[in-house]
Amino acid sequence: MTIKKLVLSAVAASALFVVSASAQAPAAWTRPTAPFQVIGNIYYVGTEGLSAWLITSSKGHILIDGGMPQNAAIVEANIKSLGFKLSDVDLILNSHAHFDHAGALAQLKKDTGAVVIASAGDKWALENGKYPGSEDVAYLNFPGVKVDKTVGDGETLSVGSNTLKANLTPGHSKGCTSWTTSVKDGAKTWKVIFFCSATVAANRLAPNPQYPGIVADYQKTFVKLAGMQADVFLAPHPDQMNLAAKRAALSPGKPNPFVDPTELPSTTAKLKADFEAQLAKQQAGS
Ligand code: 4NZ
Ligand code: ZN
Repeated sequence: MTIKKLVLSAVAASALFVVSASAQAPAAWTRPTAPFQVIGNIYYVGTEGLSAWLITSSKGHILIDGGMPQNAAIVEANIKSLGFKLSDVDLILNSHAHFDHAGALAQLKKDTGAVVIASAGDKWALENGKYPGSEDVAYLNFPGVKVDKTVGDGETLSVGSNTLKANLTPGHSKGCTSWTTSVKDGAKTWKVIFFCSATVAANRLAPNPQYPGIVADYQKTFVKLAGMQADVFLAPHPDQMNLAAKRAALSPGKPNPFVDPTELPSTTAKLKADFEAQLAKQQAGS
């Protein structure tokens, strides 16, 4: 498959991508946007079109995702402009090992000195900077980043007062990890999910699956996500969570627009239906 064809099939696979007929990432993916406080100690430090999340504490911070390789400098400038130090980022996590979310991690690791922890399922892709099953597609490659330690399903990691739990939700990538935590917002405490993603995107489901077991993984993931509950749904693509509208609606003294317990179940239902349609299509050979 050519790069152009792959990108176009990714576009067709998801209404999220607004891409011209070239092998270019959408311009918004690498376009800077001002960082901001989302809720409590969770900050948005990504670009306009690709999320990066900073969870802060007085004893060190956690960064989830970095975006495209060229986004590292933007994410770093965002962290600094919020008044935080790069050297206080102690832990780097990843939603999944794709170029558009893990591409900047090698540079971010170097510049922060943070430890990188990931699921075993994504370790190979992260360290080799490759999209399993499409290793030869240059567009999907990214600078590899050393994984210092792996975590399994249900394991927790703590930095200062923050604890995150790894919930393995494979399918979109082999080691796709949805991180959960809680956040204090004034007198309230909310459950938060940093959703990995579960779109089909450029993944082959049949007859030549992207990785063995991919279909069963997606199916188990949809069951698992349907059994989870979150008040705050944070996604790797801002468009998957209406970030811009919520950001515009943020107002001191008003309920935080990022609190919406209906979002995880409604997104899961949509993604499951989309997966089933695309599986049928791929199995029919169209
Ligand atoms: S993703 C491509 N990480 O699902 C593949 O948003 C996967 C994604 C985006 C784009 N692609 O092949 O161009
Ligand atoms: Zn992806």
